[in-house]
Amino acid sequence: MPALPSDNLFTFLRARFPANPDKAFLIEPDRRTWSYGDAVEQSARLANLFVSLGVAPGDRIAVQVEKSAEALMVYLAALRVGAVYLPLNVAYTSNEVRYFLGDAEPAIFICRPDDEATMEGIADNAGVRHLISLGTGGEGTLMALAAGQGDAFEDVERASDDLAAILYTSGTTGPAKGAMLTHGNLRSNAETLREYWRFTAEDRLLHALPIFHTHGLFVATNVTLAAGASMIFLPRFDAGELVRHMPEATVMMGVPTFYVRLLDRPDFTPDLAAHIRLFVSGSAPLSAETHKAFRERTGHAILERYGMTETNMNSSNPYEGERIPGSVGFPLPGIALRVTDPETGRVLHRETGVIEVRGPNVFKGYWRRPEKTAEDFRPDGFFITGDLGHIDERGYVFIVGRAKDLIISGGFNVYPAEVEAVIEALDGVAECAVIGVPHRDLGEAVVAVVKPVAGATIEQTGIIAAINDDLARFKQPRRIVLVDELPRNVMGKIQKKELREAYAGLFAPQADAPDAG
Ligand code: MLC
Ligand code: AMP
Repeated sequence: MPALPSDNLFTFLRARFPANPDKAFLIEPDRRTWSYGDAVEQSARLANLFVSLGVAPGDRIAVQVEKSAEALMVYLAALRVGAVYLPLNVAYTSNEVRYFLGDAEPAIFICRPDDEATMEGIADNAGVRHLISLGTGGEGTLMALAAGQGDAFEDVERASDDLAAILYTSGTTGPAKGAMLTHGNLRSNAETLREYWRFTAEDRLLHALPIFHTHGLFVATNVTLAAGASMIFLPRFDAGELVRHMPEATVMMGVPTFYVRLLDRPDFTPDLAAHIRLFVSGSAPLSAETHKAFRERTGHAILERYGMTETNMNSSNPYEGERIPGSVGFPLPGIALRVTDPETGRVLHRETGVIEVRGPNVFKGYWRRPEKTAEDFRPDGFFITGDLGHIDERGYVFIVGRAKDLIISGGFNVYPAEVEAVIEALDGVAECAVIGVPHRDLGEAVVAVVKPVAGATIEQTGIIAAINDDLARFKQPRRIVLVDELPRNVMGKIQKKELREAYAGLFAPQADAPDAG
């Protein structure tokens, strides 16, 4: 590839776009197809709009909108102007959004048209200069404003370690932190995965993931763009729609819940998957049973890979060679992965410990939190993931648990500390412990074990109604269990392991109590 004028990720991707601008980039079934030429022009219009609104390199552009081609164009435009793209889960409540805007201080916030009135005050308080709206069909103010802009734009020069995006992620303690990802981080991972998974311009990716997280935004989109390939861009996960469009695709990426739900459909037959060359799973553990059942149904061994918001993708099962159920494969080329003793930091061999990662994929740190950043890195540059695992004699990595108190429900992360704090603030609640319980569909479901104040009458529906404004639906407990006492060790610490064991069967098929909500 010829020398590029700068390390701007868009400039790099654009150099790999197909020579024919009419080649399809985004296929939105029942709507329209966006060619590579359309993507370049539309992102230029948006880039010109952002510059006209005073966006300077390094400014944040925050977005909480439904998935659409236009929303993806905003991401590309943000890259082009050297802004920092900040996507937010559409499930976040306005109280949650208030925190993110206050912390990131974006220059622009793009929200759903229906949210505009609610967001006005919140955006104002956070110093947002422009509140703009975008709906699923392009309605709202954004596309109307962009329509009058020029369709050419010279990408702003960026260095490899300039920020391209901030993605918020919570922690075992403390408020959510913005993971700062650079142009270099995203470029290196896109290149590595394109090669490792053998993406070419002939590929068509079936895309049903949300585009506010690493998986759907960076892994799926950047790899497609870096290969000059196409995506069938579905607005959300719907197993029926996946079945309908699978014969047109060559690759699919999903969280384990996608595969569980596909297998639940009798009309998901092997012939539908015959045209696919690669099924990828990640963001949460794929059970060996699902891996096996999928192979039996379709003949395909799902390729499981392992990543994180802070690191992009770290490891992957091989494209050729054995894809081991329950393993997340080998460290990707150029990425070092090691296992250490969580207490001492001593490097372990074959034993289980905490997984650490170093490489060009690893983020620059947490936004405005240097002390938190320092805590999570070793002096030699390895990032401490908080995942527990081991590496076998062949080099395969296995994740066996988490040192961090984290629940992954349907691929979304839920931090128990955040849910506990909201429930414990309610009248009538003495204390509360939030745990993840095995759930066939979601992998893990959120369960709150609550000890009421003596004499207080509290019930599940009341608790859910009371927390609804503060916690996104996916963080809310699926079940609330009332207890007289929470188990504690001699130090007085709540024994979550004991609770997880006690309630492990809560969502087993015979357990017939209704879910919360
Ligand atoms: C939706 N709900 C969830 C949920 N998703 N509850 C718990 N966990 C979830 N993940 C809520 C809905 O609001 C709804 O509430 C109710 O559950 C039933 O919804 P549903 O129709 O069953 O859910 P659905 O819309 O089908 O969504 C499920 C899903 C979705 C699995 C398709 O959650 C999803 O797309 N997950 C992907 C997450 C992802 O992309 N993760 C990548 C992170 S990046 P109500 O009250 O309205 O009925 C990362 C790094 C890496 O981790 O390695 O990739
Ligand atoms: P997030 O913060 O949303 O990026 O979530 C990252 C976390 O998801 C990791 O730290 C792991 O705990 C988990 N994860 C991602 N991929 C896998 C996988 N293939 N198997 C098990 N856990 C995974």
